[in-house]
Amino acid sequence: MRTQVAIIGAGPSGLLLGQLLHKAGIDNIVIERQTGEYVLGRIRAGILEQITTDLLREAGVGQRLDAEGTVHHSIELVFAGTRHAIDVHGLTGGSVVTAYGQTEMTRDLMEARSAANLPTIYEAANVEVLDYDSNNPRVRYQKDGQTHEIACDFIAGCDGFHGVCRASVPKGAITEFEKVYPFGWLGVLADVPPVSPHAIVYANSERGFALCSMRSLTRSRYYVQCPLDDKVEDWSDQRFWDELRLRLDPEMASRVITGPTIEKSIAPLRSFVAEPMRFGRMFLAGDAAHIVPPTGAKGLNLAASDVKYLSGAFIEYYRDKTSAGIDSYSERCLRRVWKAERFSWWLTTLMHRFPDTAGFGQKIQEAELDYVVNSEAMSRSLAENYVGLPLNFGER
Ligand code: RFL
Ligand code: PHB
Repeated sequence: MRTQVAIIGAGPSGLLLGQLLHKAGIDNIVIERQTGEYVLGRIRAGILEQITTDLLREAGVGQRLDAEGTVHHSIELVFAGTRHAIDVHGLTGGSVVTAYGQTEMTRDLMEARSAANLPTIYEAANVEVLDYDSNNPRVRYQKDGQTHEIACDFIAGCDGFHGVCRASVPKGAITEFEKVYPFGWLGVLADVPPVSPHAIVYANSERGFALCSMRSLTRSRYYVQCPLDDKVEDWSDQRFWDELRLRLDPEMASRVITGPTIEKSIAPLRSFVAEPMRFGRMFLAGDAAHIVPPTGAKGLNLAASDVKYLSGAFIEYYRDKTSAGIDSYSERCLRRVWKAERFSWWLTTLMHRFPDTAGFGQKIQEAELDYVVNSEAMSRSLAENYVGLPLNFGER
């Protein structure tokens, strides 16, 4: 088999890249370790920046997003038992974010891919990326007991944090930066109306962080900070709802509508960046190259902006016969990635209880929260990062 771009991973990065390349007439094959159902079963992100929603429209998969996504003009911060609105729309001159589940976005991309009859190999075992330092890279995998090989011009490593692409790079050729946080998030999905259909609510309380988000007007997504060694079984639905209410301000707590949960999981929080993001003819994109703690809602959006740069670079290569975009890919991505890393780390630090921060650290956090909501400059800084910095931010 031969293709122009072999894409490893059928998560949002891989599927979006495949769709954008297809629209530009560039052949691609997606190779995924899991089944399609398994990929769709992972409940993850929900908040999309305008750059991401624009890109989905460009890829031809914006119809359901436009019909069913919920546009948010503001977010709310809760601390010391009081709520403060941050008018993201007003502070950024009109930008918004949209609540639309990663699962829905992935489903739209999968459907577009099968409608266009594009090749996707699910349940590919033992995927290997070979000779990406040469002009003839190959991907080898096993399926139904047989070994297959795909020859290609380029490999796109869209295979997430635990993928094979980054892991295949010799240790000396890659630098990794990492910060692990001393707590996790317990996330819950429930078919109940959200506590607020207009805003996403981030709460700092003495019992720890809580977040109220949504997938639709009838489906809510909530999170609470929890110890890293907690197990999902430790958290009955009742315990979760009680804890969530205790972390919100009393008026909002009284508006939480409870019901049976349809998904419950615990995720660790991590900041991670691998540099560079290009190794010869192999390019990393999305979680394969970087992870942010979910507090800033940046992970999926960064994956989308990597894909924007990468699809643009491949299109320039084939159409205009220039490798300028390919050569600057890693540097352009990392510049944006580190801004989002900084923002996600900052918001995580601002909103969570840290086990070792008492006294002075606690007072500084309270002062900073007060400053963020009462200084227009700080509110604006929060807002412009939350909606996503422009793709060409800082470029001359
Ligand atoms: P994915 O989604 O991990 O997809 C990678 C795919 O590669 C496959 N794979 C392989 N395939 C072949 N061979 C191998 N050896 C392979 N190894 C792996 C995997 O099976 C998988 O299908 O990475 P991608 O596409 O880069 O997408 C990244 C996003 O999934 C991630 O950044 C977001 O979910 C992060 N995130 C959020 N991001 C946002 O922008 N806004 C949010 O509101 C938000 N909330 C969240 C989040 C992540 C969370 N968790 C659980 C990590 C909330 C949570 C709780
Ligand atoms: C979500 O809706 O899952 C969500 C919202 C905001 C975040 C993280 C996750 O910061």
